Parts: sequence; structure tokens; C-alpha cells
Amino acid sequence: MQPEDVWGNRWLECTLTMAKRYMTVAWEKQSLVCLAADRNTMSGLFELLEQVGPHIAALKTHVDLIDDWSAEGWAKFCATAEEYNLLIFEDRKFADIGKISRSQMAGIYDIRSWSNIVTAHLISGPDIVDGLQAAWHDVGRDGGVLLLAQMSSRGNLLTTDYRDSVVAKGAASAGVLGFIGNGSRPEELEELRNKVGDGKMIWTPGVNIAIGDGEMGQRYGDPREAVLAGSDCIIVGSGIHRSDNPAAMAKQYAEASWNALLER
Ligand code: 5BU
Repeated sequence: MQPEDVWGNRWLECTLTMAKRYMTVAWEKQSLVCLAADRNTMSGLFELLEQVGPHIAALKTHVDLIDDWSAEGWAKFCATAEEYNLLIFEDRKFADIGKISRSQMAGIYDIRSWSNIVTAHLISGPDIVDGLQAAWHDVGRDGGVLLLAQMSSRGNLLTTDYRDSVVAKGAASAGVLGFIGNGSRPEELEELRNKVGDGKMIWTPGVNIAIGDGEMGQRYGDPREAVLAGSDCIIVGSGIHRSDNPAAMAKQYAEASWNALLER
């Protein structure tokens, strides 16, 4: 079986280089799991990566929540992630005007130099995507932007009208890899997929085998249902890193997501 056999129209219609890279990695590793590596120390991050690296397709970071961050430590961490054949996704949720977002991709963390994917709100208008793409090009790299069309947290202000505007503008933009959808509500996700069509990806946080409410307004839905509803990548954090056996849990999420893709 080749990637196009499992991804179907998504493979044919998602033309961005980063989309093809992700679908290939997911196919190679038989996993649609992106680990939300929300650990506060470099040693904690390394430990987690060594445990779950073989079972995931992408690694989502929040570079600004690490207590002992250093450029050298981070370079080593990213190199290790690449050895595991992982895409690196900084969930920065950029929201400023295009030129400032471009500059924020540089700075002390220099996100443009190691990320393959970043998140952005479209609240400031479509030029943010050009700003982020320009930042990658400034260092001779390629990347993909995921726009927030939905969020998993309760009471968020992303209305269906707002979602539709994000999808309409994002779908027409070559620098957009796809959209963030709400993994905790399969019916909302299905609606989003109907709007998006096959030409862009949908990645979904708010996924946990233990469905229901999480901490501080987080909500969780089932991994299989998210993929059946149209998610291309399940973003799982505490479901994996807070378990007693992260490797076994990552494997379980990988199998659930991969089987759901085959079923879809
Ligand atoms: P959790 O431990 O599985 O709840 O972690 C979820 C991660 O996904 C965490 O890093 C959040 O920043 C991220 N996230 C989210 O939970 N909901 C959203 O709508 C978006 C990102 Br966008």
C-alpha cells in the first residue's frame, strides 16, 4: 500500500510540500499522532521523545514554556526529533500583522530555523500567512501554517461565521497547510471538513481516550471518532505524557488513528 492508497483524495488534493511530507511520515510510521510535548524541562522533553518517538508522526512544542531552555539544548532536541522522522510543529498561535509575525519567527527562539509547521490566528487578516512564509524563506526553509478555525476549549470565541471566513481565506492560500479543528466535538469537525473539502489538512487537539472535560476548560473527544469525522492528525498531550507508560499509550493512539484512517 502506498500513501495515496490510504490518504485517497487528500493525497491528490493537498499539494503543499509539507502536507505531502506529513502524509508520507504518517504512512511510514502508521500513526496520525502528533504529541503535544508539554514538559517544562529539557530533560523531561528528551525523556518523552525517547519513549514515544517511534509511535508518533509529529511533535508539537511550546518553546516558551521551558524553564531551562538553551539554544544548544534545543538544537540537539530538534536533531533527535528529526532522527525519529518527526515533523516539528511550534504551536505559537501567531496573531500579529504580517511583518511583526515575520520578525517573531526570528528572535531568541528563532522558530523559523527549526519548525516545519506553526499555528496562527487569522484575526489580523491574510497577510500573516505571507509574513510567516517569508520568515521561513529568509532562512531558506519551507513550512506550513495551520490556521485556527476552531478551538477545543470551552467558551472560545471562534464562531461559525468566523470559522467560515478563516476557511474561505485559508483554502485559497498556498502557504496554508490546513486548519486546527476541535477534536472534542466530532459533529463540529464534520461540519468543518465539509467546508474545507479535500484540499487542506485538519489537525485536532482536544483528543483523549478518556473523553469528557479536562483541566481549565479543555474538552476531549475520542481519537477514532475525530479521524472518522475528518481529522488528519490527532494532537495528544496529557493522554500520553501524563500516563504511567507513555510509550504504550502512544502506541495505542497510533493504532486507533491509523485504523480509523484505513476505515475512513
Ligand atoms: P492536552 O494535554 O492533550 O490537553 O494538550 C493539548 C495541547 O494542544 C496543548 O499543547 C494546547 O496548547 C494545544 N491546543 C489545545 O488544546 N486546543 C486548541 O484549540 C489548540 C491547541 Br489551537
